Amino acid sequence: MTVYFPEVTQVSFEGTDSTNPLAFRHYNPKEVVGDKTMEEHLRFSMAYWHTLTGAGDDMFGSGSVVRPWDNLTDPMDIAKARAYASFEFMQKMQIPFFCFHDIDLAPEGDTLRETFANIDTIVDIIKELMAETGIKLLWGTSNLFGHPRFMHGAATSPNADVFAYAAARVKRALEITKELGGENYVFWGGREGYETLLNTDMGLELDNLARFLHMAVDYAREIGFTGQFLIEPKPKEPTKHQYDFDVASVLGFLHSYGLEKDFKINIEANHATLAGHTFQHELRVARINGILGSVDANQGDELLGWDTDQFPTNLYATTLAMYEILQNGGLAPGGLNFDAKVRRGSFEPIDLFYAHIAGMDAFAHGLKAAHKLLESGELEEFIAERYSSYSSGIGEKIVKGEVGFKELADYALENNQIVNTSGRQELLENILNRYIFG
Ligand code: XLS
Ligand code: CA
Ligand code: CA
Repeated sequence: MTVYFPEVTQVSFEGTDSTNPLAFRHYNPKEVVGDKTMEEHLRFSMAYWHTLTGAGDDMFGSGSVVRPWDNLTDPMDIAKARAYASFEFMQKMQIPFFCFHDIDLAPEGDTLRETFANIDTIVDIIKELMAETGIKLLWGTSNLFGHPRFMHGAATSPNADVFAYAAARVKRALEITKELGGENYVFWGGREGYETLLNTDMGLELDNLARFLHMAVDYAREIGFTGQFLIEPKPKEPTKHQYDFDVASVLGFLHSYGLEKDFKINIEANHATLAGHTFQHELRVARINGILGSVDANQGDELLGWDTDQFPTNLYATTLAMYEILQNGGLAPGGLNFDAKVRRGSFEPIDLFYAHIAGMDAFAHGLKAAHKLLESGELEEFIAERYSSYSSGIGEKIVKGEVGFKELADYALENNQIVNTSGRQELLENILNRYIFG
Protein backbone atom coordinates (compact mmCIF):
# COMPACT_ATOMS: atom_id res chain seq x y z
CA MET A 1 0.00 0.00 0.00
CA THR A 2 1.36 3.43 -1.00
CA VAL A 3 2.40 5.72 1.85
CA TYR A 4 1.80 9.33 0.82
CA PHE A 5 3.25 11.12 3.82
CA PRO A 6 6.30 9.07 4.90
CA GLU A 7 7.80 12.06 6.74
CA VAL A 8 5.19 11.75 9.53
CA THR A 9 4.32 8.60 11.47
CA GLN A 10 1.71 9.86 13.92
CA VAL A 11 0.89 13.20 15.54
CA SER A 12 0.17 12.67 19.25
CA PHE A 13 -0.31 14.71 22.40
CA GLU A 14 2.97 15.40 24.22
CA GLY A 15 1.96 18.26 26.54
CA THR A 16 3.11 21.85 26.93
CA ASP A 17 6.73 20.93 27.69
CA SER A 18 7.17 19.37 24.27
CA THR A 19 9.08 21.22 21.57
CA ASN A 20 8.35 18.57 18.94
CA PRO A 21 6.76 20.48 16.02
CA LEU A 22 4.91 17.30 14.99
CA ALA A 23 3.12 16.85 18.33
CA PHE A 24 0.10 18.43 20.01
CA ARG A 25 0.84 20.53 23.06
CA HIS A 26 -2.83 21.16 23.94
CA TYR A 27 -5.04 18.84 21.91
CA ASN A 28 -5.42 15.65 23.92
CA PRO A 29 -8.42 13.89 22.36
CA LYS A 30 -9.42 11.79 25.40
CA GLU A 31 -8.84 14.52 28.01
CA VAL A 32 -12.12 15.45 29.70
CA VAL A 33 -12.99 19.14 29.86
CA GLY A 34 -16.21 19.68 31.81
CA ASP A 35 -18.75 17.13 30.63
CA LYS A 36 -17.03 15.84 27.48
CA THR A 37 -13.69 14.80 26.03
CA MET A 38 -11.82 17.28 23.85
CA GLU A 39 -12.56 15.08 20.87
CA GLU A 40 -16.31 15.32 21.56
CA HIS A 41 -16.22 19.07 22.13
CA LEU A 42 -14.14 20.00 19.12
CA ARG A 43 -15.25 17.57 16.41
CA PHE A 44 -12.38 18.58 14.11
CA SER A 45 -12.81 18.18 10.38
CA MET A 46 -10.49 18.41 7.37
CA ALA A 47 -11.60 20.39 4.31
CA TYR A 48 -10.95 18.20 1.28
CA TRP A 49 -10.78 21.15 -1.15
CA HIS A 50 -7.94 22.97 0.55
CA THR A 51 -5.92 20.04 1.87
CA LEU A 52 -6.19 17.65 -1.09
CA THR A 53 -7.41 19.57 -4.12
CA GLY A 54 -5.89 23.02 -3.47
CA ALA A 55 -2.88 23.80 -5.64
CA GLY A 56 -1.64 27.04 -4.12
CA ASP A 57 -2.67 29.18 -7.08
CA ASP A 58 -3.80 32.79 -6.68
CA MET A 59 -4.88 35.70 -8.89
CA PHE A 60 -1.26 36.43 -9.75
CA GLY A 61 0.24 33.00 -10.16
CA SER A 62 -0.29 29.33 -10.83
CA GLY A 63 -0.19 26.44 -8.39
CA SER A 64 2.89 26.16 -6.22
CA VAL A 65 2.36 23.09 -4.05
CA VAL A 66 4.34 19.87 -4.26
CA ARG A 67 2.14 16.83 -3.63
CA PRO A 68 2.81 13.08 -3.52
CA TRP A 69 0.63 12.49 -6.62
CA ASP A 70 2.49 14.97 -8.85
CA ASN A 71 4.00 12.08 -10.83
CA LEU A 72 0.52 11.01 -12.03
CA THR A 73 -1.10 12.43 -15.15
CA ASP A 74 -4.53 10.78 -15.47
CA PRO A 75 -7.04 12.97 -13.56
CA MET A 76 -8.86 9.91 -12.22
CA ASP A 77 -5.60 8.36 -10.96
CA ILE A 78 -4.87 11.66 -9.20
CA ALA A 79 -8.37 11.67 -7.70
CA LYS A 80 -7.84 8.12 -6.37
CA ALA A 81 -4.43 8.98 -4.91
CA ARG A 82 -5.93 11.99 -3.15
CA ALA A 83 -8.68 9.85 -1.63
CA TYR A 84 -6.17 7.39 -0.12
CA ALA A 85 -3.83 10.21 0.92
CA SER A 86 -6.66 12.08 2.67
CA PHE A 87 -7.42 9.17 4.98
CA GLU A 88 -3.74 8.61 5.73
CA PHE A 89 -3.49 12.30 6.60
CA MET A 90 -6.59 12.33 8.82
CA GLN A 91 -5.49 9.19 10.64
CA LYS A 92 -2.01 10.57 11.28
CA MET A 93 -3.54 13.86 12.46
CA GLN A 94 -6.30 12.21 14.57
CA ILE A 95 -8.93 14.21 12.67
CA PRO A 96 -12.26 12.37 13.00
CA PHE A 97 -14.29 14.14 10.27
CA PHE A 98 -13.97 15.59 6.78
CA CYS A 99 -16.05 17.78 4.44
CA PHE A 100 -16.13 18.00 0.65
CA HIS A 101 -17.73 19.54 -2.41
CA ASP A 102 -18.82 16.99 -5.03
CA ILE A 103 -16.14 18.00 -7.54
CA ASP A 104 -13.32 18.15 -4.98
CA LEU A 105 -13.40 14.38 -5.20
CA ALA A 106 -13.15 13.85 -8.95
CA PRO A 107 -12.73 15.85 -12.16
CA GLU A 108 -15.76 17.12 -14.04
CA GLY A 109 -16.52 15.16 -17.22
CA ASP A 110 -17.74 16.47 -20.57
CA THR A 111 -21.33 15.76 -19.58
CA LEU A 112 -23.17 15.77 -16.28
CA ARG A 113 -23.53 11.98 -16.53
CA GLU A 114 -19.75 11.62 -16.87
CA THR A 115 -19.17 13.96 -13.93
CA PHE A 116 -21.46 11.84 -11.77
CA ALA A 117 -19.73 8.63 -12.90
CA ASN A 118 -16.31 10.07 -11.97
CA ILE A 119 -17.56 11.14 -8.55
CA ASP A 120 -19.21 7.75 -7.93
CA THR A 121 -15.91 5.94 -8.54
CA ILE A 122 -14.21 7.97 -5.82
CA VAL A 123 -17.19 7.79 -3.47
CA ASP A 124 -16.89 3.98 -3.54
CA ILE A 125 -13.25 4.24 -2.45
CA ILE A 126 -14.07 6.78 0.23
CA LYS A 127 -16.88 4.63 1.58
CA GLU A 128 -14.47 1.74 2.07
CA LEU A 129 -11.85 3.96 3.69
CA MET A 130 -14.49 5.38 6.05
CA ALA A 131 -15.50 1.88 7.12
CA GLU A 132 -11.84 0.88 7.66
CA THR A 133 -10.83 3.94 9.66
CA GLY A 134 -14.03 5.06 11.43
CA ILE A 135 -13.53 8.57 10.03
CA LYS A 136 -16.88 10.27 9.33
CA LEU A 137 -18.36 12.81 6.97
CA LEU A 138 -19.23 16.06 8.77
CA TRP A 139 -20.86 17.61 5.73
CA GLY A 140 -21.18 17.41 2.02
CA THR A 141 -21.94 20.16 -0.47
CA SER A 142 -21.92 20.91 -4.17
CA ASN A 143 -19.59 23.38 -5.87
CA LEU A 144 -22.02 25.67 -7.72
CA PHE A 145 -19.59 28.52 -8.31
CA GLY A 146 -16.37 27.37 -10.01
CA HIS A 147 -17.42 26.48 -13.57
CA PRO A 148 -18.21 29.33 -16.02
CA ARG A 149 -21.81 28.07 -16.33
CA PHE A 150 -22.34 29.59 -12.87
CA MET A 151 -21.08 33.04 -13.94
CA HIS A 152 -24.45 34.61 -13.02
CA GLY A 153 -25.15 32.40 -10.03
CA ALA A 154 -26.79 28.99 -9.60
CA ALA A 155 -30.21 29.09 -7.90
CA THR A 156 -30.22 32.87 -8.48
CA SER A 157 -29.07 32.73 -12.10
CA PRO A 158 -31.27 34.56 -14.62
CA ASN A 159 -30.95 31.40 -16.73
CA ALA A 160 -33.49 28.68 -15.77
CA ASP A 161 -31.29 25.99 -17.37
CA VAL A 162 -28.59 26.82 -14.83
CA PHE A 163 -31.16 26.57 -12.03
CA ALA A 164 -32.11 23.08 -13.29
CA TYR A 165 -28.47 22.03 -13.67
CA ALA A 166 -27.70 23.20 -10.11
CA ALA A 167 -30.70 21.23 -8.83
CA ALA A 168 -29.35 18.07 -10.48
CA ARG A 169 -25.97 18.58 -8.83
CA VAL A 170 -27.43 19.21 -5.37
CA LYS A 171 -29.74 16.20 -5.78
CA ARG A 172 -26.73 13.97 -6.42
CA ALA A 173 -24.65 15.60 -3.67
CA LEU A 174 -27.49 14.97 -1.20
CA GLU A 175 -27.64 11.33 -2.27
CA ILE A 176 -23.88 10.96 -1.78
CA THR A 177 -23.96 12.73 1.57
CA LYS A 178 -26.69 10.35 2.71
CA GLU A 179 -24.87 7.31 1.35
CA LEU A 180 -21.74 8.26 3.31
CA GLY A 181 -23.70 8.95 6.50
CA GLY A 182 -22.96 12.70 6.38
CA GLU A 183 -24.25 14.51 9.47
CA ASN A 184 -24.91 17.84 7.73
CA TYR A 185 -25.36 19.35 4.28
CA VAL A 186 -24.06 22.87 3.56
CA PHE A 187 -25.25 25.57 1.19
CA TRP A 188 -22.71 28.31 0.66
CA GLY A 189 -24.05 30.80 -1.85
CA GLY A 190 -20.85 31.25 -3.84
CA ARG A 191 -22.27 33.36 -6.65
CA GLU A 192 -25.77 33.77 -5.23
CA GLY A 193 -25.60 37.53 -5.25
CA TYR A 194 -25.07 40.26 -7.81
CA GLU A 195 -22.50 42.52 -9.41
CA THR A 196 -24.86 45.39 -10.30
CA LEU A 197 -28.52 46.10 -9.63
CA LEU A 198 -28.75 47.58 -13.14
CA ASN A 199 -29.24 44.06 -14.53
CA THR A 200 -30.70 42.28 -11.49
CA ASP A 201 -34.23 41.29 -10.50
CA MET A 202 -33.46 40.96 -6.81
CA GLY A 203 -36.99 39.94 -5.84
CA LEU A 204 -37.09 37.02 -8.31
CA GLU A 205 -33.57 35.91 -7.40
CA LEU A 206 -34.40 35.73 -3.70
CA ASP A 207 -37.70 33.94 -4.38
CA ASN A 208 -35.83 31.43 -6.57
CA LEU A 209 -33.16 30.87 -3.94
CA ALA A 210 -35.91 30.05 -1.45
CA ARG A 211 -37.65 27.78 -3.97
CA PHE A 212 -34.37 25.94 -4.52
CA LEU A 213 -33.81 25.42 -0.79
CA HIS A 214 -37.39 24.20 -0.28
CA MET A 215 -36.92 21.70 -3.13
CA ALA A 216 -33.63 20.52 -1.61
CA VAL A 217 -35.22 19.94 1.81
CA ASP A 218 -38.20 18.15 0.25
CA TYR A 219 -35.97 15.85 -1.78
CA ALA A 220 -33.64 15.14 1.13
CA ARG A 221 -36.56 14.13 3.34
CA GLU A 222 -37.96 12.01 0.53
CA ILE A 223 -34.76 9.96 0.32
CA GLY A 224 -34.52 9.70 4.11
CA PHE A 225 -31.60 12.06 4.72
CA THR A 226 -31.89 12.96 8.41
CA GLY A 227 -28.87 15.27 8.66
CA GLN A 228 -28.89 18.96 9.46
CA PHE A 229 -29.07 21.66 6.76
CA LEU A 230 -26.71 24.58 7.07
CA ILE A 231 -26.39 27.91 5.30
CA GLU A 232 -22.97 29.52 5.34
CA PRO A 233 -23.05 33.32 5.23
CA LYS A 234 -20.48 35.45 3.45
CA PRO A 235 -20.96 39.10 2.50
CA LYS A 236 -19.02 39.23 -0.76
CA GLU A 237 -16.36 37.48 -2.84
CA PRO A 238 -16.72 36.25 -5.48
CA THR A 239 -19.80 38.46 -6.03
CA LYS A 240 -19.86 42.11 -5.03
CA HIS A 241 -22.88 41.45 -2.85
CA GLN A 242 -23.83 38.00 -1.63
CA TYR A 243 -27.42 37.47 -0.45
CA ASP A 244 -26.38 35.38 2.59
CA PHE A 245 -24.46 38.41 3.85
CA ASP A 246 -24.18 37.51 7.54
CA VAL A 247 -26.05 35.56 10.21
CA ALA A 248 -28.65 38.31 10.73
CA SER A 249 -29.46 38.53 6.99
CA VAL A 250 -29.78 34.76 6.71
CA LEU A 251 -32.05 34.70 9.74
CA GLY A 252 -34.35 37.26 8.12
CA PHE A 253 -34.31 35.36 4.81
CA LEU A 254 -35.16 32.04 6.48
CA HIS A 255 -38.10 33.59 8.35
CA SER A 256 -39.40 35.44 5.27
CA TYR A 257 -39.55 32.21 3.29
CA GLY A 258 -40.70 29.74 5.96
CA LEU A 259 -37.35 27.93 6.05
CA GLU A 260 -36.42 28.70 9.66
CA LYS A 261 -37.24 25.23 10.99
CA ASP A 262 -35.08 23.45 8.42
CA PHE A 263 -31.81 25.37 8.52
CA LYS A 264 -29.05 26.27 10.93
CA ILE A 265 -25.92 28.29 10.21
CA ASN A 266 -22.37 27.29 9.39
CA ILE A 267 -20.25 30.23 10.55
CA GLU A 268 -16.86 30.85 9.01
CA ALA A 269 -14.54 33.12 10.98
CA ASN A 270 -13.07 34.82 7.91
CA HIS A 271 -16.54 35.52 6.50
CA ALA A 272 -17.53 37.16 9.79
CA THR A 273 -14.62 39.57 9.54
CA LEU A 274 -15.37 40.27 5.86
CA ALA A 275 -18.88 41.29 6.97
CA GLY A 276 -17.35 43.73 9.45
CA HIS A 277 -18.12 41.57 12.48
CA THR A 278 -16.02 39.61 14.90
CA PHE A 279 -16.19 35.82 14.75
CA GLN A 280 -17.70 35.91 18.25
CA HIS A 281 -20.41 38.34 17.11
CA GLU A 282 -21.62 35.94 14.42
CA LEU A 283 -21.54 33.00 16.83
CA ARG A 284 -23.48 35.03 19.40
CA VAL A 285 -26.19 36.14 16.95
CA ALA A 286 -26.65 32.52 15.85
CA ARG A 287 -26.56 31.15 19.39
CA ILE A 288 -29.15 33.48 20.90
CA ASN A 289 -31.45 32.69 17.98
CA GLY A 290 -30.99 28.93 18.35
CA ILE A 291 -29.43 28.46 14.92
CA LEU A 292 -25.73 27.90 15.61
CA GLY A 293 -25.05 24.71 13.66
CA SER A 294 -21.39 24.37 12.71
CA VAL A 295 -18.16 26.32 12.24
CA ASP A 296 -15.60 26.77 9.48
CA ALA A 297 -12.54 27.34 11.63
CA ASN A 298 -10.05 29.70 10.04
CA GLN A 299 -8.94 33.32 10.26
CA GLY A 300 -8.34 36.26 7.96
CA ASP A 301 -5.46 38.70 7.95
CA GLU A 302 -6.05 41.96 9.80
CA LEU A 303 -4.41 43.96 7.06
CA LEU A 304 -5.95 42.30 4.01
CA GLY A 305 -9.55 42.81 3.02
CA TRP A 306 -10.24 39.43 1.45
CA ASP A 307 -10.89 35.80 2.29
CA THR A 308 -7.40 34.52 3.07
CA ASP A 309 -8.64 31.31 4.77
CA GLN A 310 -5.67 31.00 7.10
CA PHE A 311 -5.34 28.38 9.80
CA PRO A 312 -6.66 29.75 13.10
CA THR A 313 -3.90 30.67 15.57
CA ASN A 314 -5.37 33.67 17.37
CA LEU A 315 -6.02 32.55 20.95
CA TYR A 316 -8.40 35.43 21.69
CA ALA A 317 -10.58 34.38 18.76
CA THR A 318 -10.49 30.65 19.58
CA THR A 319 -11.19 31.27 23.29
CA LEU A 320 -14.13 33.56 22.62
CA ALA A 321 -15.44 31.19 19.96
CA MET A 322 -15.32 28.28 22.41
CA TYR A 323 -16.96 30.52 25.02
CA GLU A 324 -19.97 30.80 22.67
CA ILE A 325 -19.85 27.16 21.58
CA LEU A 326 -19.79 25.86 25.17
CA GLN A 327 -22.77 28.04 26.03
CA ASN A 328 -24.49 26.61 22.98
CA GLY A 329 -24.11 23.14 24.53
CA GLY A 330 -21.60 22.26 21.80
CA LEU A 331 -21.91 22.05 18.03
CA ALA A 332 -22.95 18.45 17.36
CA PRO A 333 -24.03 17.33 14.82
CA GLY A 334 -21.88 20.20 13.50
CA GLY A 335 -18.16 20.52 14.18
CA LEU A 336 -15.04 22.61 13.64
CA ASN A 337 -14.05 22.28 10.01
CA PHE A 338 -10.66 23.68 9.01
CA ASP A 339 -11.73 25.58 5.93
CA ALA A 340 -8.18 26.85 5.78
CA LYS A 341 -5.26 26.60 3.42
CA VAL A 342 -1.53 26.75 3.82
CA ARG A 343 0.13 29.86 2.37
CA ARG A 344 1.32 29.62 -1.21
CA GLY A 345 4.90 29.65 -0.01
CA SER A 346 4.24 26.75 2.40
CA PHE A 347 4.33 24.33 -0.49
CA GLU A 348 5.64 21.09 1.03
CA PRO A 349 3.37 18.25 2.21
CA ILE A 350 4.67 18.55 5.78
CA ASP A 351 3.30 22.10 5.93
CA LEU A 352 -0.19 20.57 5.90
CA PHE A 353 0.67 18.85 9.19
CA TYR A 354 2.12 21.95 10.83
CA ALA A 355 -0.93 23.95 9.76
CA HIS A 356 -3.50 21.54 11.19
CA ILE A 357 -1.49 21.13 14.40
CA ALA A 358 -1.52 24.93 14.84
CA GLY A 359 -5.29 25.09 14.36
CA MET A 360 -6.09 22.11 16.56
CA ASP A 361 -3.85 23.32 19.39
CA ALA A 362 -5.26 26.85 19.18
CA PHE A 363 -8.81 25.54 19.54
CA ALA A 364 -7.87 23.04 22.28
CA HIS A 365 -6.23 25.87 24.21
CA GLY A 366 -9.29 28.05 23.57
CA LEU A 367 -11.56 25.27 24.84
CA LYS A 368 -9.62 24.92 28.10
CA ALA A 369 -9.49 28.70 28.68
CA ALA A 370 -13.17 29.21 27.85
CA HIS A 371 -14.19 26.32 30.10
CA LYS A 372 -12.27 27.81 33.06
CA LEU A 373 -13.69 31.26 32.35
CA LEU A 374 -17.23 29.90 32.33
CA GLU A 375 -16.63 27.80 35.45
CA SER A 376 -15.50 30.90 37.32
CA GLY A 377 -18.66 32.78 36.35
CA GLU A 378 -16.68 36.04 36.52
CA LEU A 379 -18.10 37.49 33.29
CA GLU A 380 -21.63 36.20 33.86
CA GLU A 381 -21.73 37.66 37.41
CA PHE A 382 -20.60 41.02 36.09
CA ILE A 383 -23.19 40.96 33.32
CA ALA A 384 -25.98 39.90 35.69
CA GLU A 385 -25.11 42.83 37.96
CA ARG A 386 -24.88 45.24 35.01
CA TYR A 387 -28.46 44.44 34.00
CA SER A 388 -29.83 44.08 37.54
CA SER A 389 -32.05 47.16 37.13
CA TYR A 390 -34.36 44.88 35.12
CA SER A 391 -34.87 42.50 38.05
CA SER A 392 -36.84 44.84 40.28
CA GLY A 393 -38.73 48.14 40.27
CA ILE A 394 -39.45 49.79 36.94
CA GLY A 395 -37.08 47.44 35.04
CA GLU A 396 -38.98 44.37 36.19
CA LYS A 397 -42.23 46.00 35.06
CA ILE A 398 -40.71 46.65 31.59
CA VAL A 399 -39.60 43.05 31.25
CA LYS A 400 -42.96 41.70 32.41
CA GLY A 401 -44.82 43.95 29.96
CA GLU A 402 -46.66 45.72 32.78
CA VAL A 403 -45.94 49.29 31.63
CA GLY A 404 -46.19 51.35 28.43
CA PHE A 405 -44.87 54.76 27.39
CA LYS A 406 -47.41 56.61 29.58
CA GLU A 407 -46.31 54.88 32.81
CA LEU A 408 -42.64 55.17 31.82
CA ALA A 409 -42.99 58.89 31.14
CA ASP A 410 -44.69 59.37 34.53
CA TYR A 411 -41.79 57.48 36.15
CA ALA A 412 -39.11 59.46 34.27
CA LEU A 413 -40.70 62.80 35.15
CA GLU A 414 -40.29 61.95 38.85
CA ASN A 415 -36.79 60.46 38.48
CA ASN A 416 -34.33 63.33 38.13
CA GLN A 417 -31.22 61.43 39.25
CA ILE A 418 -30.19 58.83 36.70
CA VAL A 419 -27.09 57.01 37.98
CA ASN A 420 -24.96 54.93 35.57
CA THR A 421 -22.19 52.48 36.45
CA SER A 422 -18.90 51.78 34.65
CA GLY A 423 -18.85 49.18 31.87
CA ARG A 424 -15.37 48.14 33.12
CA GLN A 425 -14.21 46.96 29.71
CA GLU A 426 -10.51 47.10 30.60
CA LEU A 427 -11.02 45.19 33.84
CA LEU A 428 -12.89 42.49 31.90
CA GLU A 429 -10.11 42.35 29.30
CA ASN A 430 -7.64 41.76 32.14
CA ILE A 431 -9.80 38.92 33.39
CA LEU A 432 -9.95 37.38 29.92
CA ASN A 433 -6.15 37.59 29.60
CA ARG A 434 -5.79 35.82 32.94
CA TYR A 435 -7.79 32.84 31.62
CA ILE A 436 -5.97 32.74 28.28
CA PHE A 437 -2.42 33.21 29.48
CA GLY A 438 -2.61 32.01 33.11
C1 XLS B 1 -15.79 29.95 0.41
C2 XLS B 1 -16.51 29.06 1.30
C3 XLS B 1 -16.69 27.62 0.83
C4 XLS B 1 -17.74 26.90 1.62
C5 XLS B 1 -18.19 25.61 1.03
O1 XLS B 1 -15.44 31.06 0.76
O2 XLS B 1 -15.90 29.12 2.55
O3 XLS B 1 -15.49 26.95 0.84
O4 XLS B 1 -17.32 26.63 2.93
O5 XLS B 1 -18.68 25.78 -0.26
CA1 CA C 1 -16.30 27.99 4.38
CA1 CA D 1 -13.61 31.31 3.12
